[in-house]
Amino acid sequence: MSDAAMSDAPLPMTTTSLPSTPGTERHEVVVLGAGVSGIYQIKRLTDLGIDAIVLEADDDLGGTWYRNRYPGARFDSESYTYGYSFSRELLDEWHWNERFSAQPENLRYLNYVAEKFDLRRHMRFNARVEAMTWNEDERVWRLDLQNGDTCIARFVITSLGPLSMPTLPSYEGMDDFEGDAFHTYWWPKEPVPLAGRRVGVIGTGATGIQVISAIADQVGELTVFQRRPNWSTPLNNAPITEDEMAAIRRRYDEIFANCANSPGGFEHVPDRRGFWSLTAEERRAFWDELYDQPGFALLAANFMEIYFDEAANREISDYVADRIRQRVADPVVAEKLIPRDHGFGMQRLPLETNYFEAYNRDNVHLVDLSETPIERFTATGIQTTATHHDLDLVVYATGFDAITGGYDRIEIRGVDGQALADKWRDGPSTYFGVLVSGFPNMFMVAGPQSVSGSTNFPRAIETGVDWLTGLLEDAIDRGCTRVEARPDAEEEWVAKVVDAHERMLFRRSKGWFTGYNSNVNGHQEGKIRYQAYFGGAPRYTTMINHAAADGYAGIDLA
Ligand code: NA7
Repeated sequence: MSDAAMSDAPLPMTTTSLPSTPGTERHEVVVLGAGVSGIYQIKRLTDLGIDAIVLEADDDLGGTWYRNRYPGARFDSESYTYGYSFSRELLDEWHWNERFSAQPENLRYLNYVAEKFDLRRHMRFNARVEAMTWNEDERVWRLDLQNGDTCIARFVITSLGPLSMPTLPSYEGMDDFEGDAFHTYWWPKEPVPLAGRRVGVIGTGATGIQVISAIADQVGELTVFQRRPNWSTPLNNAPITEDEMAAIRRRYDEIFANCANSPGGFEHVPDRRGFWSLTAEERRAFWDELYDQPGFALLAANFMEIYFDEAANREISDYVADRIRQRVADPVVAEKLIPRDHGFGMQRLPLETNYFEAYNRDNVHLVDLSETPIERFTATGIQTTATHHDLDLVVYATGFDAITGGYDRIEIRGVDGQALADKWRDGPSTYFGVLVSGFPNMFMVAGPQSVSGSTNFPRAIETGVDWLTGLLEDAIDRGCTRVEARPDAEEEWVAKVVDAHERMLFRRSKGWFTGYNSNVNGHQEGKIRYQAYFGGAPRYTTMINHAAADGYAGIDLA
């Protein structure tokens, strides 16, 4: 439970009043983004009486849950571990209808929170920031918006979202295709007709797996274009009854404490018996139990050795491969769905509901792009090296320029005009994923190299928001107008991020955790971008809290 939960009453605080003029708004703090992070951040700031607004590029709030409207979009985290913990009243009022709630309900929830705490009045929509420039003389950021407006802020808090920059492939002739085509992130608000249509889905990450499972029985023909298969295990979703929700409410303190104490920020905790202390039969029996449990159980409640020990990882991978073989009727298709280039848990694990069974349907066809690559798009479909696939709709489930993409699209210039994109060309470099040396007064929520990218997002978001709000309060209290991470502290943090990453087997895998994206220049294979901290949530929280108790060690407050 966050500190803010202890009192919903506003705490008055005097902040520098920055006068606004037409076309130029001035605020003590500007928050970028009105998603899960931005909503909580503005709640904390306004509770403290700090003059702050949120600028949101989109035309409404919700971030991820506003945009990802594709069929099947839902939490992979247990709903009641995903919701905010900061208000007891909110926890008592909200009923989650499903163990893993779907996008429409998630967006309703975020709107409910914003209405309940009257947060919309602090938000400006259709306010895309294109450039952000540090003014050393005045110690303020100048933000230039797409609509020509300007905003001046002492502090900027970026809550841009780690998965807010969708990326498309660049196949020849994509523009020639005359059917409908869109990225899952841009799935239209209006209902998309599916019945009887020939649909192609490109991509089999967490998104592709959700959308394929959801539409397989709704479309005429479904052709899945798979470049590399992913491991995937059952979500085991279920409705939550009134009685179950009442029991969850009684347990909320315990639930959030459990999440805070687990590496992944979930209630699932690693099994500490030791992989090799059990027999192979005992391990298989244990995995049979986990496979039937909800959410990330098989990943997060497993033995820690699967992340570090090649032999242990091979054994669990063989187990999950057998499960795939049991579920897919055609053995040739089953083998194509089993990853060969990375072990189980070495990339972000997609969770599924009848995904593998979808391939047992007559109307679902798997195209293995490693055997028959796409040559080009045509007006009527996709031509591979083997054949032409006639399509009415192409769905790009091709992922995101993850974690740093939201930053790269804003021209951020810090001290001496240095561009953040230049500083981060080979990968991000931060202090705790919150501050960046050379970019004073810019605080990041769920930033690169924080623990957010590797854990249950909202749990880490609350930790991050609470911590940086404490730092901000401290700075304002002390009359500080400049807050910057020290270069040596940043270097030390990056070394910790690299070290935690290099210990894990997934250092060799290609996925967005390691900054791989074949569709983004400079993010291709062979160059790891250390984008997230993988030392686990409890260790991260301990470290940032120690730094705070130590007078915000590593940070210059001027
Ligand atoms: P992911 O996990 O990055 O998956 C993207 C998928 O798209 C993946 O299967 C890629 O294959 C495939 N892809 C990407 N580019 C191409 C091209 N050019 N041709 C063919 N296939 C391609 O993104 P998701 O949206 O599924 O998930 C992102 C996160 O959102 C997820 O982890 C959750 O946290 C929510 P590849 O594996 O690169 O060969």
